[in-house]
Amino acid sequence: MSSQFGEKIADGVFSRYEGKLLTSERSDFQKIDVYDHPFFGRVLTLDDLIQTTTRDEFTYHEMLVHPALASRDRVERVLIIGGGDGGTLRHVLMHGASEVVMCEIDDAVIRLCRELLPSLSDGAFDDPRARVVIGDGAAFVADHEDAFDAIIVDGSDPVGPAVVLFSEDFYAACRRALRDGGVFISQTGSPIFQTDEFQMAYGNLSASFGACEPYLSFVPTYPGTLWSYMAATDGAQLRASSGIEARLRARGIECRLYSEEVHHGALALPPFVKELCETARPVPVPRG
Ligand code: SPD
Repeated sequence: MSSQFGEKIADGVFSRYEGKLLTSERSDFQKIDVYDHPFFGRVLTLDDLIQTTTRDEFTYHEMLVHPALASRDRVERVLIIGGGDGGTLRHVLMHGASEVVMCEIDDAVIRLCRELLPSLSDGAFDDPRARVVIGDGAAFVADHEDAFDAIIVDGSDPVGPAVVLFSEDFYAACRRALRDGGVFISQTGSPIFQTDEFQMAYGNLSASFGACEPYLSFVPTYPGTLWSYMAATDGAQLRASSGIEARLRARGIECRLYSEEVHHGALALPPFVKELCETARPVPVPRG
């Protein structure tokens, strides 16, 4: 029997999908559903918001992970916050990191994704370099100093428990947890439909790091398709990167979306997005 699912994107704007509900579970943190969809394949939703699909996950995970890591000559220790489906973990491991810690608050997401969307992680959870910690990402970061070359936040939208992952305090803690020259990356929502979220991330990251570089790509199943990410550093910035194709080749990474040309194109911001950046200020996060 088919069920409809989808999300409210803005007043009067809704997405609607039709698929077969495979499982629905309420964890301590959220409602987790997995559907079989005739076009997008397996679809994971959390509290009814689409997180990933087996068909378009590459558009999101490649652009979350590779621009920052393919810009670096060495990637040793990486922390992923969230990312329970394992897609980010799989892509990070491609860069030859010696240890990748994934701190995910909800073990039910990992269990269901390993069972029903195994292509997302594709064995990454069994890689000896991967260490999964079940717990609160903000608390985990606050306990670490000078520990990681990259911190990647692969969270949900900033509502409920995920809102803290857009706060200035959290970003400042991430900066302390990074080694010299480290990079912080996060998905930062739709620059069309989620301008508050975009500006909150940009304002708070700019207050905590020397530089914050937004970049854009697309994710077909996310609201509005156009999607934003931000990389924050105190050192070399993504727009100055070169030698990306050579690093991808040396690491044996074959992408479907990301390339050196796409890297530089993604960092070229249209005027309306530049304006969002120019008018963004640090803001306290609303209570979840
Ligand atoms: N609006 C959906 C934003 C979801 C971002 N995280 C997705 C997790 C995929 N690994």
